[in-house]
Amino acid sequence: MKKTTIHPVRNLTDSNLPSQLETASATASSSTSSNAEAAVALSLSQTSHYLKNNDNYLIITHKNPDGDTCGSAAALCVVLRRMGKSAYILPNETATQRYLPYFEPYTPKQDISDLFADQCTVVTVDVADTSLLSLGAEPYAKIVDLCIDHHPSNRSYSKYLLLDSDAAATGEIILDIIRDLGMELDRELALPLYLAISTDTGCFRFSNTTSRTFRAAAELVETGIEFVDINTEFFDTKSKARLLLEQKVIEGIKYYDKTNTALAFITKNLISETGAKEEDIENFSSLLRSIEGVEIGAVFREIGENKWKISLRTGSGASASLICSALGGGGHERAAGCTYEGSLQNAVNAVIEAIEAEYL
Ligand SMILES: [Mn+2]
Repeated sequence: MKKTTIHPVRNLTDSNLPSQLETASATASSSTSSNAEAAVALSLSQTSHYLKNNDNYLIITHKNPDGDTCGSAAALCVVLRRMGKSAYILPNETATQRYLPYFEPYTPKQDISDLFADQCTVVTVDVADTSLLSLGAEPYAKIVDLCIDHHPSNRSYSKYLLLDSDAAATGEIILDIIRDLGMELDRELALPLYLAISTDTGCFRFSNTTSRTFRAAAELVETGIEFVDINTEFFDTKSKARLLLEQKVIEGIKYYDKTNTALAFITKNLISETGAKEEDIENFSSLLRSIEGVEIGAVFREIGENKWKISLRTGSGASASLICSALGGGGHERAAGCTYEGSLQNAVNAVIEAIEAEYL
């Protein structure tokens, strides 16, 4: 199969930098937004075949990486190396201390262009859109060969795509690939996959959890991995800074009873006041959903001057994906996000209007 040249600056002009993709849906016919043609959908066995027939893999994770993108990338890298391939994960600058140990062993120690001469196969895992690629991955946005993902909102930006939106985590799809390849599952593969699947399902509690998820987990646990350590570290442990941040955020919660909505706000001030680190700021939307009667939880995080990242989590009566799509974002049915530029008051109004438009 044809490989992609790696020289990142090749063909890059201002008009095809990833940032423009955020406006792609609004200007689908304009030349600056052409996101190539749709990807060729691959089946599981076609993906296995593709992985066998190519080499020199560069695996890319998403920005603000979570357990799924990190764990899936690590497991895929191990799979490829066991197939005798050269495979590396592109370093992800936005990775927090919690996730670094899982993919750092697979990042290249030398310059990537030295590594693969001038050819490599670019694979993204758990990345729905090129605007979500890790920092430093922008040069690869237009030359992604294969995307393995489970987001229904996937923008089909790669040459080939294995999309399974029934999977609770991309980690489940990687496990399918391992089975399809007939590769033996051991702890080295099972540990990152457990990280991937447990974190994307809130430790098997979210509604995306299926019998398939439990079967996957059973298979992973059978290898003898220390899964309790992952459960404790990722689901039962919080830093003092996190606890303090929760206290402050809880004080600022606003309720909108008409739509059973609760909003919370994480400003830069709150973060510096509490000394919270990046890993202390995740999953506040599930905190809101833990409040009795709250169907929709939205967290507004200040990410720049008059710039807000909004994360939504919803119960079965509301679609997070639909609400966020109305605001130019996207995601899963019960967990989605978007960004908003403007004052906090305007951001709140926009979100409440989008919710009311759907549910009143
Ligand atoms: Mn995921």
